Amino acid sequence: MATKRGALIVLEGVDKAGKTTQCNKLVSALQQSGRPAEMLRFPDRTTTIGQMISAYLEKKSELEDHTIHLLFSANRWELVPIMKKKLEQGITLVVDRYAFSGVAFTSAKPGFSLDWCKNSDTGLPNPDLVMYLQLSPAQAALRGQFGEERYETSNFQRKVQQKFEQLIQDSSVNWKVRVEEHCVTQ
Ligand code: NYM
Repeated sequence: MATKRGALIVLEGVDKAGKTTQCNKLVSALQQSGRPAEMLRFPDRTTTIGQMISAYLEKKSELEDHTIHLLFSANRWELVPIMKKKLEQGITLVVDRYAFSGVAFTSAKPGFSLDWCKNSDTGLPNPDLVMYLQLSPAQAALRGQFGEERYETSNFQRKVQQKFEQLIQDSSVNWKVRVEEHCVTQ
């Protein structure tokens, strides 16, 4: 009998929304129920492209805004063969951020349309479920280490949140919204 394909589950939200904590819990719960599951995260900072992204986020390098957007996208594409292989092997992938973060963060910058931002990710494997962890920027600012990396200002996070709120209107994506008071603090 053919192996049942694994599910592609994505967690999205503004910085400090608790995505990593929830991804880890979900992977453990799936594994305990006997379903093979693994976690992935984007950006994957271990690859050559990921290292360029990491240096940019840590403010150790400067990159033009379109360029960094395309690098984030390329970082997803370079993982696609591995993702497809694992899904075909029946492994469920729980992914901490995906193309939705790419669109929300870049389109929060001046001069970027949602459509332009979506283009470079067109054709990526479609998630079966996208959980959006909702957290107000004010709450996010109270959580640990806010402000160390690029984009971690309340002002920018507010803009990102508005973009996510536009993205969750897309009914072709299986969005599930989880509100702040139910989130586990990181
Ligand atoms: N980010 C993440 C983007 O701007 N575009 C993307 O495509 C992705 C996947 O990088 N501020 C931003 C969101 C976060 C940062 O942080 C990655 P973390 O803590 O590694 O999830």
